[in-house]
Order: sequence, then structure tokens, then C-alpha cells
Amino acid sequence: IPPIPAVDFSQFGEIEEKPMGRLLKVGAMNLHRSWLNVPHVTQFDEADITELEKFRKSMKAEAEKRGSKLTPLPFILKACAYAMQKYPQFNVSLHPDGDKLIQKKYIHIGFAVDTPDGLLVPVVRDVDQKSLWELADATADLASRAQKKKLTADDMKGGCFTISSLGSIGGTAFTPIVNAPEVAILGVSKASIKPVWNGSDFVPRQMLPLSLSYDHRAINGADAARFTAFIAAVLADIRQLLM
Ligand code: CAO
Repeated sequence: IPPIPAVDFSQFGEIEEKPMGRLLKVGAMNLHRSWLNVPHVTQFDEADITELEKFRKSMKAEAEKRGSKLTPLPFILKACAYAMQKYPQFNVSLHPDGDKLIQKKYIHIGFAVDTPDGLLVPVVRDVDQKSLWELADATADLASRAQKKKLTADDMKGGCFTISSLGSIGGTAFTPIVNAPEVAILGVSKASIKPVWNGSDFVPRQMLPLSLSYDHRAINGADAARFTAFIAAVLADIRQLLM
């Protein structure tokens, strides 16, 4: 690709050169590699999480008693694992020889953690087999170790899919970069109350924006729309996780 020309910025004003830390450099290389290799498409949807939020708030005292914090993330992890079981084409990697797909039979999901040194993506193993409490505790432990630079290389290996949640910060949508060799990543933005038409009236509902970027070599657009709509439907009625 044509290189961006070097510019002497000091001719325009005061500057300072700052070294890039190791994590930033590794992250930049991974993101660039995925950006160049993967034909990205992003599918947007919204989940009505009004009932989920009622349930989550009703569990607040129980969570405190257990020493856990129940954020939307464990529910989103669980919904993604359920969707990957229903749509296994999201749990593949392209074989490097270019003529096979590798179907994974396990469901390990990474989640992006923002740290002062850069982005880290620890992986929660066997998400489909863990309870919401176990997922809450596993994500809290991994996020806290990420902040303290205590993650091991194994903590960041083996992911099948990634969740990038910017929901506690803000935004209505974004286009996450697929964490190759995975084939899809779910971006989550900030939930907000919106007027939703129920057939006769506008009613206030809490809506969670979802942005699914996927590798169009492995996944077609109709499947991406179905997968994202399925995640939204499961988050709208988490009783489906019992089915
Ligand atoms: N909408 C509205 N509120 C949300 C939300 C959403 N989508 N997601 C979380 N929140 C709320 C939580 O419920 C919590 O509020 P309460 O205490 O009232 O319940 C608050 O925001 C803070 O949540 P949190 O950040 O402690 O926990 P989390 O599980 O949502 O997120 C983690 C954990 C590790 C994902 C997050 O801390 C983080 O690092 N996010 C950044 C990820 C990132 O950088 N992605 C970009 C990658 S690409 O460059």
C-alpha cells in the first residue's frame, strides 16, 4: 500500500516525540493485519433490554451479597454463546490454505478491556457452560487482572468470538475490527430509553445498540442479520436462554 509520507510537524508548531509501548505496538500490528486481510461488513441492530434491566436491578442485592457485580456484559456473553450454538458458522476460522473452514466445537469468547497501556482481550472459556454469576465473576477477575498487567498469555488465547463493549462510556454505534482469525466481533454501545411503537402507542423502552462486524468471506449478510437479530431477541427475553 502507498506509505503515508513523513512530515516534519515541527515546522507548524511545538511537538514532542513519545515512544509507543509494547502493548500499543502489538495491538496496532494485530488491528492493521485484520483490517487489511478481512473484508469487513458491519450489521447494526437494537435489543430491547427493558425487562433484562429490571431483572438485573432486582438481582443487585443478591449480587452484593455474593461479592459480584452484575453488569449487562455476562448477559451479552451468554446470548452470544447461545447464538453461536444456533449459528455455528460464526464459530469458525478460515484455514490458512484457503480451501477449508475450521469448525470449533467449544465456545470461548474474548472481551476488549481498555487499560492505560492499551487494549487487551482476555478470553472467557466455555461461556455456554457457565452461569451468569460465573460469567460475572470471570469477567470481573479478567478485567481486573488486565488493569493490573497480571494477565497471562494463556488468558488471552483461544477466543472464538469477541465482544467490545463501549456501553459504559457512550456512543450509538461503531464498526469494530474483527479479531482475526475469528470471523466476527460484537460491538455494544450505550443503552438509552427510546420511544418504541407497540402497534397502538409509543412506549418508552430501554434499547441497546449492537454492531456486529464480520468477515464476509466466512459469513453472508443474511446470516449476519439473523445472528444479530437472534442476539437482540434473546436479550429482549432472557427466558430463551433456558430453552
Ligand atoms: N449501556 C448502558 N450502561 C452500561 C452498558 C451499556 N451497554 N454497559 C455497561 N453499562 C453500565 C454498567 O451497568 C455499570 O453501571 P451500574 O454500576 O449502574 O450497573 C457501568 O456501566 C460500568 O460498567 P463497567 O465498565 O464496570 O462494566 P462492564 O461489564 O460494562 O465492562 C469492561 C467491563 C472490561 C468491558 C469495560 O470496563 C471496558 O474496558 N470497556 C472498554 C472496551 C473497549 O475499549 N472497547 C474498544 C475496543 S476497540 O478499540
